[in-house]
Amino acid sequence: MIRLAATPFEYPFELAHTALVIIDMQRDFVEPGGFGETLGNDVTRLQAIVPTVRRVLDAWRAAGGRVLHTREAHAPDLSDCPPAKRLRGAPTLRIGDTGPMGRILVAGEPGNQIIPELAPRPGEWVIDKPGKGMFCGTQIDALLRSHGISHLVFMGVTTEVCVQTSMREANDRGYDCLVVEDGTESYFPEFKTATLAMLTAQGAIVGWSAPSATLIAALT
Ligand code: TIU
Repeated sequence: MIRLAATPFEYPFELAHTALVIIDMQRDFVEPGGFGETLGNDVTRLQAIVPTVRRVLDAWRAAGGRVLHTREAHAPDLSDCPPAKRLRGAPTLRIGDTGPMGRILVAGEPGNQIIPELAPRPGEWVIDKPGKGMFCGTQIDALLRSHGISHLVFMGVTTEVCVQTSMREANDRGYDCLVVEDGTESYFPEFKTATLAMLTAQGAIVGWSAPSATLIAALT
């Protein structure tokens, strides 16, 4: 049992029953020309966390923990993309349109790949999800339960969209969740700060948070 110093109080977990979840660290969000930039965002903010995510991933791998990578991805025929999602707002390119990294947010396209620094290794789970939350339209809950996973440690992007939505969905399904504070980022710094505060408030109403250094020290 690892007893991690965390906010708002200690987060106890057993590595054998915990998965490291890395949300959507794909080129669509982190590199210019992808979905994130088409929405009008500065993607360099997200690039800054890559070395931290890699350090935690390396420590987790060395400790022998399970890893789940997600990608926000739609089928090429967009049958899993609600029109409400595709048509909302005024992006420069919509989901399914062709950009410099291929079709925006479509499975199999270059832009949909996880960035090379964090590339999944054989044996790690890689799940495409059509929603912001990782349980919507996926088999992730069955996958985790069949492997006895009860605890989830989250990193990835963006804090207030796919990370927060996934953590809330997981919390409602009974998983004990922690987010790595410097292993997640938003295009809007004030949204990240507010998200970490609201997730951990009210006695860990959604879950816990801790800095990467604390987690890495506990794993090594
Ligand atoms: N727009 C934004 O902040 N995020 C997303 O659309 N997807 C994820 O967070 N992965």
